[in-house]
Amino acid sequence: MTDKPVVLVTRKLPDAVEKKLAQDFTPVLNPDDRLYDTEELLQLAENADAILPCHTERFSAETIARLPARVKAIANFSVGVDHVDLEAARQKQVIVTNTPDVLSDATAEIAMLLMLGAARRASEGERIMRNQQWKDWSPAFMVGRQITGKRLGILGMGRVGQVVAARARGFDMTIHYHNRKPLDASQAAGAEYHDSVEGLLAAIDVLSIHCPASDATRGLLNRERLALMHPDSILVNTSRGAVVDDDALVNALISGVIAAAGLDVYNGEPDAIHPGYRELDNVFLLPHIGSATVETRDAMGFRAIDNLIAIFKGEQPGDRVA
Ligand code: 8YV
Repeated sequence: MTDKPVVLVTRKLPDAVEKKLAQDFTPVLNPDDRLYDTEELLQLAENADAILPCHTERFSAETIARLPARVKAIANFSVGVDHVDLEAARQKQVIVTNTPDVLSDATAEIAMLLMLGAARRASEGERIMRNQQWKDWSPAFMVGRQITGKRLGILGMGRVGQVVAARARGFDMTIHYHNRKPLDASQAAGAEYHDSVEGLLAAIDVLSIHCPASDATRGLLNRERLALMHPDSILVNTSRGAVVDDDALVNALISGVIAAAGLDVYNGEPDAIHPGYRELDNVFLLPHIGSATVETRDAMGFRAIDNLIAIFKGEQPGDRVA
């Protein structure tokens, strides 16, 4: 019993996940869901064999270098791993895993919600209703755009991007995408490949961002690239805020370079997002809830546990990223 590996769980996870974790590990839980600062995290890690964090905990090269030698693994409760310096983890031989696949459906739902919300002015409509400002109806009232039959551009046609493509086909959208390399025909399922981001942006009506944040993608959607989009086009982001240059997007939305945006992720989230977004009617804003469903949050936790079980059996975990 006492020699079960100790797992430091940084945030409050679903009850079913915490219960399952206790079958094979000694969990150190955070029932009040307090956000630990780095010093506190490092202190708690002194007694841990592994850490099960969320994207809210940063593991910079410096933090990883200071992790006690006892910590063998960082088994993330997230698919994105931009909060972990993977190279530093490799150097220190700390295994890092993530939770792919299980959040693709939930995130694709939010991408569709953002598309529809931005296209049909859902945010404005909601505000009008809640503020009792609905005084009249006219043929010109709250006229938005349709997504049906439009050209959807997917930037990063990985697991989530492919599910979004499948859902969007239900709206008769034609699918375009950019990846470093084209997918094989069965995965592309008829989607048109563009070998440059610029080529993709010029060919579409709706852009959905699904590439991870990295040095290669930081600020990718900048002023010059946004200017390539059609003035009627819509941008949605369920990936990471870092892929977008906020000043450029806010200006594009104000000046009509693009028509609307739907955002679930932000630079500076949760409390230091670009203030310009809040002022605009043509953005539909959600607070990073891509994977926030009961089903998915359980599945993410179980997947992280499977990775930990493999690691402590001395096996290769299914979702190793470093
Ligand atoms: C998660 C996410 O909620 O998994 C990811 O990468 O962005 C989110 O959907 C979050 O990261 C949990 O740590």
